[in-house]
Amino acid sequence: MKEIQSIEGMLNAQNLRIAIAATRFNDFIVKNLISGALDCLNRHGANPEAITIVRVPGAFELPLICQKLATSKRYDGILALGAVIRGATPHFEYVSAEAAKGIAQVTLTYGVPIGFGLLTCDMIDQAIERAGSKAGNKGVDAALALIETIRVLEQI
Ligand code: INI
Repeated sequence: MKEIQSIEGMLNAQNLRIAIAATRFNDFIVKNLISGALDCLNRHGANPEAITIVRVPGAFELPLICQKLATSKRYDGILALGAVIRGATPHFEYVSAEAAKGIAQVTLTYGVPIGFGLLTCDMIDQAIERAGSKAGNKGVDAALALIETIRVLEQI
């Protein structure tokens, strides 16, 4: 029997050019996602000069900025970081759905991997838990997924 071909992505961020698009909205949460992502990229060998951080107003603006970053061809991958937290009106539903849909559309349209680090939470506590406390740090998780996806794509 012939050998099965297997493709896996190593968690090696050396020589990767990464853009981080991060919201200013809910900055008290997002700053922890950014620092988690930067620490993760650093620990996996990324070169600090190859990382660019772009601040955007809110989650709704993430898809457009990701699109611009993707079409610039300057980056091997993009990290989208933000936090949408439910309030008293249906605003949350529109912002979170459009942001997620738009980011998915950009990654598929342009073939540039995007690490999805956008928290969508009912309560502020849930966001705090996911930004460097008891439920980990989703900025780290998104950075790891991005490195792995870039390395998988390179081999296909
Ligand atoms: N943007 C966020 O990133 N998170 C939120 O929780 C949020 N809420 O709830 O309103 C939010 N709104 C702003 C939105 O993303 C746009 O920046 C704004 O509507 C201007 O286009």
